[in-house]
Amino acid sequence: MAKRATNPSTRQTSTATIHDQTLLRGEGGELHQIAEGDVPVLTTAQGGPVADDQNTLRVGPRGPLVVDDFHFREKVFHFDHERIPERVVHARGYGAHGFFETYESLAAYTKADIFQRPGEKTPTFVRFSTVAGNKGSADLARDVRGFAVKFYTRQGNWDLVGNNIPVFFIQDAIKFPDLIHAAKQDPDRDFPQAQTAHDTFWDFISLTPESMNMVMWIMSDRTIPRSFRFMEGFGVHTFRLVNDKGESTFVKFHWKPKLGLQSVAWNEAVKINGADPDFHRRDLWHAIQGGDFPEWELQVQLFDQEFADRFDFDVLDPTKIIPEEILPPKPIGRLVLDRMPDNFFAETEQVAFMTQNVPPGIDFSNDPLLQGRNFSYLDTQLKRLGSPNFTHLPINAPKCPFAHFQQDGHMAMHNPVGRVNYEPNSFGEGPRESPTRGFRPFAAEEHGIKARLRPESFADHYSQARQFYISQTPPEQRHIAAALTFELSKVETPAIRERTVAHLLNIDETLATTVGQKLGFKAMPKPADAAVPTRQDLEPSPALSIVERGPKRFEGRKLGILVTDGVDPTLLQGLTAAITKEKAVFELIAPKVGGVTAADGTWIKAQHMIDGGPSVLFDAVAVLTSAAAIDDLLQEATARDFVADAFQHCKFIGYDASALALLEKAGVADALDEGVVALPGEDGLEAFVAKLGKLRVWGREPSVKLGKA
Ligand code: HDE
Repeated sequence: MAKRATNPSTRQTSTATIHDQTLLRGEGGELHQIAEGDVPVLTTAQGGPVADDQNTLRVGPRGPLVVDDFHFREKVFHFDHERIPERVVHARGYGAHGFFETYESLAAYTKADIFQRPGEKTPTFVRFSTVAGNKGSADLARDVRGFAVKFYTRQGNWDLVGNNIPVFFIQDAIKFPDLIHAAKQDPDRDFPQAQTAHDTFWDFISLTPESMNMVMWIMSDRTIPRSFRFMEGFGVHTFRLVNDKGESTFVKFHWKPKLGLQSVAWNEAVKINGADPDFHRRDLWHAIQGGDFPEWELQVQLFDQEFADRFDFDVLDPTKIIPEEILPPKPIGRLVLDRMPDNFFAETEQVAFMTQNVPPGIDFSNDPLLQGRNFSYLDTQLKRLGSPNFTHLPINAPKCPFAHFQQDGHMAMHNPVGRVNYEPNSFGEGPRESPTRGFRPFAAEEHGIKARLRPESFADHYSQARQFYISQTPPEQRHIAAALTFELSKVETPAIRERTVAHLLNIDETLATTVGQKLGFKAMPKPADAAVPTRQDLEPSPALSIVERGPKRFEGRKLGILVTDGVDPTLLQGLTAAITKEKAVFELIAPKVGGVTAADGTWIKAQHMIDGGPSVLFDAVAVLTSAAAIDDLLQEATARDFVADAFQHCKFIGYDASALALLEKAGVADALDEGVVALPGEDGLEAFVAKLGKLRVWGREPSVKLGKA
């Protein structure tokens, strides 16, 4: 029986006045009117049965509509109101349910109930997002990713509303509207969308030196992740943990993906956006539906005031990190996503994250960005969800008991019962505050003059940007230079380009010169004025590199196998078995829709036709063909692209004897390296799959870029 709306408030069906209908009780105990067969009768939202849903009510077959067609009026009225305002930032997102499991008691640091008992599982909902693009934009935009986690704890909801990058553009929340205005579409023309490669963004950035550390991060491959499953998350700000003695420990939160970090190449991202704009959502959907539940470890950097005082930077400055080598993060639990929402709108769209949702035992620091955020998130929910009762929506409601005297307002679903709706009251009714169990803010001593201020300790804008850059492997450094060149190539105002490169000179001279040359500068600008000179003595932090934190295995990744008629079934089965054994997945791509006939006459089903399954959708590829089919395959431009792109993107390529001709046609046969592997090969198919764990042959990249392949 079809299940209707999941919201319990819509399930109430009166049994009293239904005539001439058979009644059937549904899973939730609700009664449905039953038409012929086992199908419920279509009704209006008021429950009235509908006789004709195909034709409006009109006078004569060719006459006008009449106003008493209440069914049409209600149906179109509701449709007209289906959309709610999209989020002003992070509009495009995708969410999933799961749980958080605590490893060990953190009672010494925090009284938060979620961290008291080893093995305790807390339900969670996570929403990943891009920041700048509209709700319908493509997944592989170069952008920061939101990583927002709602923990439904026994002490109310805790929202850790983070990003996949541990620093931010600005130091003070008052600049946020300017930053976002500059990043999103220009107001006069409403483009470009979902990208920062335009004048206004770089104008703002080049006038905002505090953004330079973030600029290094966003120009790195962090902003083109391969999947939500393979990216880190960060709480960004310094928070506090507070124990039952009222003692505070500073904390920074980090999410580490179990399967390691991975990003795509920029050229790949551009093509994925065309081939599959839903690449990231599809990936999460398939992983969870296939039982391969994504997992992250929650790690914390814990420190006290004494550490904060001797650390090189201000721990309240959200444009700075504490390198993991200086303060190793401590694993405290794991997050597993194991269930997709039943309904995207009800859950992912209506979920309301708010930084100010913290349980007793977790508290804020004076980070001015965090404090500004605590102000913003409540407002935005009212705007978007339209009622102060947005906490009544199942996705936002706490899963622990709750009791308060807030009442009424649009769409009130849980009003207080009884006569008494205030406290204190002498009727002995209703909830009461609890000085022992309630949230008591950390009793920080504050003093100072009231003024619009920025601390001196926030003034070094370049040292950590440099540290990030020098911590990258050579291919990653090349990608940063290429990304900056690409973005600035789209900037039309020469002065903005120059101002940006002037900042780069304070970060790394080689980087600045490379970008300046590629932009065709006749002369380099002078370095930007720096309030504090760039420190050259900060040690590289390997933890900042994606390549250094990559996977050890191909597990969780996808092999694309291009097959043709006449394919050797034993070879194909051997390869797919080795992939499955590795806990990876594969998809088959065929020249025609449907599949191919193998050499032994068996029919092999393919998931993609070659035009719909380009190699950018896969982490590695193989081409298995036959002497009879290769000539036709050579005529397919998309088949040649399949191989040429995989090669250009430094992927591993497996091929059988007849597929060599395709490598030749794709123009890569003269440059074969250790990443292009003849199958089955001397070491066998499992050895090939083991190699795939490296994901890319980065050594190939310079020759491909220079066109010498
Ligand atoms: Fe947000 N941000 N933000 N932000 N943010 C929103 O709240 C805001 C910032 C982040 O999946 C909005 O519900 C201000 C940093 C995520 O629903 C809004 C400032 C970080 C999400 C808002 C920041 C974030 C948001 C828009 C500067 C990383 C999506 C819709 C002070 C630590 C949550 C909404 C979801 C969403 C305001 C800066 C992360 C307008 C004022 C730093 C992941 O309230």
